[in-house]
Amino acid sequence: FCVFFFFYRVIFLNNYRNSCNQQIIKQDFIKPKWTQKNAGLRSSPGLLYKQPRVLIGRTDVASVSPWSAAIIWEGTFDATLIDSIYKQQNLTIATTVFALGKYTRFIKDFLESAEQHYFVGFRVHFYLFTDQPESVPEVKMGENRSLTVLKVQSLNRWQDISMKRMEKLEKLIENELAGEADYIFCLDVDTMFYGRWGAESLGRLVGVIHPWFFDASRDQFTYERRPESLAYIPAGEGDYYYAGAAFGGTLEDVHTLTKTCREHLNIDAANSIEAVWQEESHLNKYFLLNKPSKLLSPEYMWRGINEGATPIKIVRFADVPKNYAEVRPNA
Ligand code: UD2
Repeated sequence: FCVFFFFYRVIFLNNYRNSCNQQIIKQDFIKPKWTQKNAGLRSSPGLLYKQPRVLIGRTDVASVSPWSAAIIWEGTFDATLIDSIYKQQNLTIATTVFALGKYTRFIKDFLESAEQHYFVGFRVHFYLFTDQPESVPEVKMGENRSLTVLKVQSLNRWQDISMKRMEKLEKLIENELAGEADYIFCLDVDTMFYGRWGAESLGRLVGVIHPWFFDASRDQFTYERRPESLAYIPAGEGDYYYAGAAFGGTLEDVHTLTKTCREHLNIDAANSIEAVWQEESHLNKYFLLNKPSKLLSPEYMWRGINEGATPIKIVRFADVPKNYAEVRPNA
């Protein structure tokens, strides 16, 4: 019996191993949809920059999350060094923005200010979704910078415009961006750039800490609190409150994010529930369960250029004032 059992085990294990090997071999042949450049963080010989010091840094803010993701603030990176590293990677940054209805009035300032401050010196491809391509203003784009205008259907509710973005982004990444871009950022249009936003923001999955909640306790966050919604976060849980107005990362990670949020928005809609802050609520739930690999401080999505707060030493990107009742299609 022992001899029989021994042979049985050998045969079983061999078959088991063979079937595993087969699976592994098959995986080798699956071509990834999006290839990620893995150039390493190469520096150039002779490059001079300020000495990094272990005992000197920002002490007024946290610059790392509890899962060891960097939180980017002014003073936590060296722009010369970081540009030099990432310029060697020959990257393309896809950047999406939506302007439907009266929000087309924000396009010009958004794009013109991006030309001055956003990934300067890098290849940037803007994708502008609008229901009125004819009213997109002429903006002079710099070398290696381009704009593609994509027509979308008008919608009557601002909530639907805001939420629908997840699906449009998912499809854009799937259908247009493979092989065309390395990273993507998805931004609100009623905004302007006022300071540098560059390669320090690049990461696999990037969230921006919301400008109104960076100092609040987690129970004050405006997470969705109804268990019926897939965006539900119970009291006592949560890391940060993230802005819906800006997020990004690699194509693969942002594709999974937008696909998941789109699916959850659809399931909520089928159950007749709309999360309190629409896709922003679902984004917050996603980031709770899928921690961002890099966090951008509220310098990267500030309340407005004239608003101050103690830890904000530079405003890089901020909301522009708007009269909600006047610009939105519904109140
Ligand atoms: C917050 C978020 C926003 C979004 C929204 C949730 C921040 C700072 N802002 O902003 O990102 O999550 O809540 O509903 O995190 N849009 C149009 N036409 C319209 C209405 C909206 O094109 O008629 C687009 C446009 O790109 C705009 C975006 O949708 O930037 C978000 O709408 P919003 O700016 O009115 O939302 P808001 O300010 O409440």
